Amino acid sequence: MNKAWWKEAVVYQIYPRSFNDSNGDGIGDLQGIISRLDYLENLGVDVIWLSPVYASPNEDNGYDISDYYAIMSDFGTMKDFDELLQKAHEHHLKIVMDLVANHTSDEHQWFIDSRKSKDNPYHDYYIWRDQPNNWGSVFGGSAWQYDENLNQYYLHNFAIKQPDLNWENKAVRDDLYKMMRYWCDKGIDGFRMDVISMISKDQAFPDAPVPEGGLYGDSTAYTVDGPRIHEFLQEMNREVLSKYDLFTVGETPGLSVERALKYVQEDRHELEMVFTFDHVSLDGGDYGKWSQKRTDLVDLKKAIMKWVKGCENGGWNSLYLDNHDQPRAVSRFGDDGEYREMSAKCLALTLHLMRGTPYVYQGEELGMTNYHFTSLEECRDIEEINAYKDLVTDRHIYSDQEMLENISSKGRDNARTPMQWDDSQNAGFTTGTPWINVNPNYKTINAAAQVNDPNSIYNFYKQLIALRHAHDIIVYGEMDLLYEDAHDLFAYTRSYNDEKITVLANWSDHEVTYDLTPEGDLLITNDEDVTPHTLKPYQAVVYYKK
Ligand code: TEU
Ligand code: CA
Repeated sequence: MNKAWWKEAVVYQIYPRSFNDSNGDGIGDLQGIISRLDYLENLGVDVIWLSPVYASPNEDNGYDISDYYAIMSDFGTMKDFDELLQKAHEHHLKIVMDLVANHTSDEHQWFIDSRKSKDNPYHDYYIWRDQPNNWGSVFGGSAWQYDENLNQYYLHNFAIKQPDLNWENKAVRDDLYKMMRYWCDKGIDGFRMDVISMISKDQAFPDAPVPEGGLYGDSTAYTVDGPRIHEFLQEMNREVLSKYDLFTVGETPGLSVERALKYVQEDRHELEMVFTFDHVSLDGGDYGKWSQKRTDLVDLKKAIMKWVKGCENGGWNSLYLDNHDQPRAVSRFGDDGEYREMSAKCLALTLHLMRGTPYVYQGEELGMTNYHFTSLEECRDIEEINAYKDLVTDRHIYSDQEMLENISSKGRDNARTPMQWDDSQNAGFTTGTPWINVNPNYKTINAAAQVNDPNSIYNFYKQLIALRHAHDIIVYGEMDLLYEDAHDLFAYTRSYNDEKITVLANWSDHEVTYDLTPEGDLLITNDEDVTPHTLKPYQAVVYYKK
């Protein structure tokens, strides 16, 4: 197995809208990020993944791009971007851009031209049909939108304002590669590729089976991992990626590990790693993710191990517990009440000792929690708003209260409340009115309270990141699960040459005992008061033998 810088890196994801506002308009921006680079350098991360910063009407907060060559006016200008890139590099931080190439905004010039007439050269940049099929969109409703002028329907797997690009058209691909080269030539360090597993569609566009409780066909079998996906990715690799030293991670919902390996095996020349969804899809119910179910630890371990093991022979895995689409890790998998600090550190330790490239989502390093939404008015996310309309207003599946509970535990806005910098008004995020409410717990949970406290969650992350940088075994060692049937204990070993690491983490609020005697010495723990064979609630220990 080859060593590579991107295998050894730790990535920090920034959702720019919610990170730091420099000019008081209530929206995070690029100058806001620039002023926090010291904070990130101090944490020790290597790479920043920037969620989209391109021009966008913000139907889906930048995942609907209207101009790939311009910066969103809310965030600043291209001059600000160039400054960010340069200063990030001065801080030893690489910049990975979000590449949203499955779809654009309907306000992109290509789409504006596409809908002008059937013989417009851009018509074929998107997917038009005279009749829709039964496919549903990820954000609810049909995946097809009628256009009166053309008397045709266009495909949008996400919002109505996010028409899918037609990758079958070589001109589309060439334009996208050209755009990617533009950013690479600026000196960016890589791409996180939005729903890249969905760019090749089954050209027969068959109707899809309708899941129980659903209104539309589930098109996954025809939109995910389609017939030409590998041809497209290899072409992209040839035309762009191979020409630069880039970090690439594909967001690949709907892929099994067997299929995912074909995207990342080194000799295939496609991507370097992908994001799996298996471990964040275990707490759904009859209506998708909108349920109160909690993830069972045995299921979680199985899902994670399947990927870790699958990638041991010539692939690479990404490690994450949350991101801008997921609820806060400490609320979802830990305890955001009494054991918030302990459990946040326990989750971090468990993830950062695994094999793969770890991702930290902004605020995770502070133990930021889910928000308690008490009215739909507080919600900003199109997915939440559409799901509420479908499940409460139209179909009466959930009461208002029930749905708000579901949003408070699973909704994407939990991750998008502003970063909590200090205990001043609006958590130091903005001097204006924030575009989305600040979590009221910012008075106690904030960066200023943690950066100089050696026992803080922030400094625990800092230690974990430093450990990874110091020990090859943490990056490259083989990983094997222990006590796989335990519902409260997440335990595993890492092995590399003669070295060995044993991780024992109590993912529960009760004491747990175990019988094995780990080899070596204590390397790190979230509670120094260690009793052999026993873990206090959310206590986690790591032993290292050289
Ligand atoms: O997400 C793709 C995706 O699969 C999401 O729809 C995810 O399933 C959902 O958010 C979970 O409830 C990417 C981006 O990460 C997301 O922010 C965008 O909304 C989406 O693509 C469309 O671009
Ligand atoms: Ca701003």
